[in-house]
Amino acid sequence: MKLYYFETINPQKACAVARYLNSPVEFVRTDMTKGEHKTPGYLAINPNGKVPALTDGDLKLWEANAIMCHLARKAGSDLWPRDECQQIELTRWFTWNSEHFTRHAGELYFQYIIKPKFALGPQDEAAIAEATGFFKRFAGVLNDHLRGRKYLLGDTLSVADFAVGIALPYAKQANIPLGEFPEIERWHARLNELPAWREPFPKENAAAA
Ligand SMILES: N[C@@H](CCC(=O)N[C@@H](CS)C(=O)NCC(=O)O)C(=O)O
Repeated sequence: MKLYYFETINPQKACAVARYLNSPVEFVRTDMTKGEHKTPGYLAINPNGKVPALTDGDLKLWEANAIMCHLARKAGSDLWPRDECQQIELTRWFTWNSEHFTRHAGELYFQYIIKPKFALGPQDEAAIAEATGFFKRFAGVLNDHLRGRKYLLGDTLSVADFAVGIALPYAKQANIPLGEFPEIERWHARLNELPAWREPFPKENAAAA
C-alpha cells in the first residue's frame, strides 16, 4: 500500500492511524507547496487533487476517513468496530465532525496556520468570529458526550477519535478555544499518550504545518 500525504490536517488522520496500526504502507510525501497533488499522475489516484490518498493493489481510495477505516479493517483492529450499532455511531461522529466540529475548528486552522504558511493573504476576521462561535456551540455537545466516557464510542479507541480530535493539536496556534471544555481537554490528553498521535508523520519529513 502507498499512502500519499503532506504535513497537514487531513493526511494527519490517515498517517496517525497507519502508524498506530503499524500498517504496511509506504508513506509517499506529496509536496503541496510544489503542486505535487495536482500532477496528472496524482490526479489519476485522487481526481480531487487533495491529500491524503491510498493505493492498495488496484484500489485507489481517497477521503481520510475512508482510508482510516480501510487500514483499521484490514488490520483487524478495534479501531474499526465490529458491532454494527457502533458502526452507525461511528458514522454519526464522522458526519457531525465534517459538518460541524472540525468544519469550524478547520476554519480557524486555515485562517491562522494555512493562510500564513501558503501566503494566502490576510486573515478574515468575520470568518474567524463566525467559526469561533460555531466551534464553541458544537464543542459543548462533544464535551457533554465525553463526560463519563474514555473515548467517543465508549471504552474503546476508534477511528472516530482520530477524526474528531484532529484539529486539537493545533488549538494553541489556531486560537481554537478549548479552555472552556474540560472533558475535551481530558480526552485530548488521553490521545496525546499515543506516540502515533503525537508523531503522525514519517520522522524525516516531520516539518509539521
Ligand atoms: N475531505 C478530504 C479533504 C482533503 C483535503 O482538503 N486535503 C487538503 C490538505 S489538508 C488538500 O489537499 N488541499 C489541497 C487543495 O484543496 O487543493 C479528506 O478528508 O481527505
